[in-house]
Amino acid sequence: MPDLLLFVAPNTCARVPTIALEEIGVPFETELVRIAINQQGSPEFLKMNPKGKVPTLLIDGVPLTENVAILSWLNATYPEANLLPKTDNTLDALAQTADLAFFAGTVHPTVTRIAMPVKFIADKALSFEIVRPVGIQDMHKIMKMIDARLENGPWWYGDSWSVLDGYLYWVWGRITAIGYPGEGFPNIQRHFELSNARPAIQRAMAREAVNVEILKADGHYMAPR
Ligand SMILES: N[C@@H](CCC(=O)N[C@@H](CS)C(=O)NCC(=O)O)C(=O)O
Repeated sequence: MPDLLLFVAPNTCARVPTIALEEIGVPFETELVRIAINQQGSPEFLKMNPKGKVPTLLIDGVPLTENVAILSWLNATYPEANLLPKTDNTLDALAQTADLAFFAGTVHPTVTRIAMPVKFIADKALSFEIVRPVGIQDMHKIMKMIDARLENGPWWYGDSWSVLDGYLYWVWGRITAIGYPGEGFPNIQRHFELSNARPAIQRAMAREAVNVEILKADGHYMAPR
């Protein structure tokens, strides 16, 4: 059994592999990265992941980065956990990769425009005035599509839960925590409630809550706003 250490930070997309690992039920440790003091930019961290990002998964000491790769590795390594629907068809498998890439490459950057607009314009006031509203408009289009998809069943792939649902759970929780209006998306709201009832998600959130308390105690917690 590989030794697994996941580098995480509260409220970030590291929540997604944390959920996946809890769904698998394999032993793993997490290591808290203090984003507020740029630990992800420290020489030690950059030696492991030169991109300076969480999540990073150390597998027997070997780093794997990028949610798409981490989630795909977890699915391939623990097939019994059904993190993605089973298929022998190449096109179907690539469609699943496309779904992961959509979350990582389209949805996540839209979350960033809403949650961290200052990453796009140095002027903080302007970033909230200009970047965030445009991000919200783009997110509406994405959520409209996802809400329609969830007409076919409670989860991204219908009746069976997958890591795409963990991804959606993180996105929805992240944006609604800072005021994204969720009323127009009843299927996604139901998805969020169903997700909150999953024991693995509760365990992942409990792990995160411990890290929030650690950060609050040392003055490095960045509350979503
Ligand atoms: N493409 C990467 C994105 C990772 C990413 O942007 N992580 C953010 C947190 S959600 C981060 O580490 N931010 C710290 C920084 O940019 O300095 C993935 O999907 O894993």
